[in-house]
Amino acid sequence: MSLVKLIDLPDLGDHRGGLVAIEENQAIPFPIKRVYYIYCTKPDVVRGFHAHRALRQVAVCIAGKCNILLDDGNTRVSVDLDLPNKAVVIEPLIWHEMHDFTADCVLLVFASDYYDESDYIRSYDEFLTLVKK
Ligand code: T46
Repeated sequence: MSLVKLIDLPDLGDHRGGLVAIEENQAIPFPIKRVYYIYCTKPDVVRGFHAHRALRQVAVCIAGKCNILLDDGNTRVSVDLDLPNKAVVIEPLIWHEMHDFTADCVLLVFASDYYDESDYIRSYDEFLTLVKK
């Protein structure tokens, strides 16, 4: 499975400006149960530092920029989220960290399930043990 899956969200913008429409089971490859967004991130803050056991997510910066590091236990790849129609899929068992938020960044995330803390793997050692099994 490819570590980095980017999605070109359909940009329906015209001479008036931008418009991106996002539909479940279309651009987002799963039914959406939850949407959340991260904004006003303080300078030099890093977020994430976990993997999910089963949750699938798609993340896009709809304003500003940030960088997401994806790690499958073997390879680490850093992806710039720098366009409002450039989304990245965060699959289960992918360690992820978000860095370099611009002050205006709004990171919008579509999730395949409701919030469940027990789905989080917040220890990198536990993550490595699970993916090396
Ligand atoms: C992820 C990355 C991309 C809730 O109660 N409900 C929610 O839906 C979410 C997303 C969070 N929370 C609580 C859990 C924590 O007490 O809000 C607090 C902050 O969450 P966390 O520290 O996990 O935030 P990030 O930015 O490190 O991670 C978030 C998501 O939690 C995570 O699923 O993949 O964004």
